[in-house]
Amino acid sequence: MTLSHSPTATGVHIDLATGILNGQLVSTQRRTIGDLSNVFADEAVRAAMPQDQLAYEVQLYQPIADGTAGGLFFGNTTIYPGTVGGEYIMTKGHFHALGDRTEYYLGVKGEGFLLFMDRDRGYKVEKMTAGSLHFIGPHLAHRVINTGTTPLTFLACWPADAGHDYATIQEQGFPVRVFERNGQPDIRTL
Ligand code: M6P
Ligand code: ZN
Repeated sequence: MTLSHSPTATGVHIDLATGILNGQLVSTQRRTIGDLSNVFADEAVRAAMPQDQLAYEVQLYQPIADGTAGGLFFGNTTIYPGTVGGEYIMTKGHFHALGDRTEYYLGVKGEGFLLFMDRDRGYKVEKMTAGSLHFIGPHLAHRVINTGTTPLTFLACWPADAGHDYATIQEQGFPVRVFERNGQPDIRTL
């Protein structure tokens, strides 16, 4: 590595008010309603919605190759408000492919729930608000649900070799779902 002897600007910047990342190594992923088949309880309602409606966006800062042991990635996620068949819009959720890898989530804007599930389908829910810091321990699936009326943005930091296991969630789902009832979140066990 060529070390600079005088201070240089970092290659990446976060707007702390919005969580938006800027930098050359930052990429963006968009998840539309059309990308979220079999995520919500009412698949027929989801399939009848505009398939190009944005559900959530992820910005990724990957300063090191995907899969590097000891490396770290950083990113944000913004989940747009709304419901699908009465169920709040949420991330797909995942276990890590290397199951013991952990992660931090940090709430920036909006409000929601962080849902955890262990391998025995035990679960817990943490409230996510601006400034709430969440440690996601080993072997825990994680999903974020926007229970508010504004976009929910959170930051995340995770190991570059963690990977995403979506298949287990696609097959088995989470043990609870969160619906809007009289404007309030209602956690329903399945
Ligand atoms: C966070 C991180 C990312 C993840 C994203 C969206 O930013 O955990 O690794 O991709 O949330 O979550 P999901 O992959 O479950 O859709
Ligand atoms: Zn993760």
